Amino acid sequence: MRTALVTGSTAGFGKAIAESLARAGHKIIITGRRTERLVELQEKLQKVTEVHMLSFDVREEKAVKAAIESLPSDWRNIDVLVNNAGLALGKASIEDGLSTDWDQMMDTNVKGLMYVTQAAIPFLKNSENAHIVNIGSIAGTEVYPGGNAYCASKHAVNAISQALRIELLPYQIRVSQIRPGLAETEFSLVRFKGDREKANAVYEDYIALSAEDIARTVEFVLDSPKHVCINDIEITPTAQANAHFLHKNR
Ligand code: NDP
Ligand code: 8X3
Repeated sequence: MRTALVTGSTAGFGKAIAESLARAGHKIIITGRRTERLVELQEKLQKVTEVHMLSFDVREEKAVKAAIESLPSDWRNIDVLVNNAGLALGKASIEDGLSTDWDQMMDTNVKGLMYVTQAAIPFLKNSENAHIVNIGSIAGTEVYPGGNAYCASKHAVNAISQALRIELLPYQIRVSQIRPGLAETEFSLVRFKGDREKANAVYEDYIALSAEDIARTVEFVLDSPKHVCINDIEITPTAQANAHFLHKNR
């Protein structure tokens, strides 16, 4: 039985990943800022596996370290780290954008991922079957109008994934990146700061990916034999060719 820590398990991909890994028999460490959602998820998942909950903001380096170091002895054998917590804020040009949005995206998607990874590496090194899965994006290899800072943050995740694969090679810790396209979660509601009409419009007239599609992909990556590392998977809805071509049925 492997122990998996999933960042951003209170919604979207992270919640679906925690649920599917729990069903597959992993012990799960669920994390996020919204404690009430973590409590709810813990109650649900406890019916199928052992669950430990850590509430922290990935942007706060000290809080990240303190939370991971606070793990009780029977939870310190982390085998799997899923770096999923992240967000986009706004979709404006650099000329019109808010620097506070850029800060939050960089602090969360880039530095937060690095803080969590740094704190988890000593535990992963003790595992016989360690695996890091980073949730990147097609925005990590493409750029679209208004995507500037978000795309830059996901390009950084792409670079960090490759760097980690080199750095952790001597320890045989696998590093995989999954780069989804359009997926219907709370992502757009967060990006458009609660504007439900704008958020819903993103997913109109085609079938977007679901959080479960991404959870299934994470499971596939983690289920590979130990001598196989799936380095990178790009996954889009059938209706989406890339960041620029989307086929809408209307
Ligand atoms: P959601 O908004 O549904 O979920 C985001 C999760 O990230 C929440 O659990 C949230 O938890 C957590 N999170 C955000 N900021 C922080 C923070 N500062 N500290 C701790 N946790 C945080 O979005 P998705 O599930 O769609 O997004 C998950 C990942 O997938 C992100 O990295 C996103 O960039 C990426 N992605 C999303 C795509 C999409 O189209 N949906 C496509 C490609 C990639 P809480 O608020 O409780 O802290
Ligand atoms: C989320 C997908 O295309 O909105 O990473 O950037 S996209």
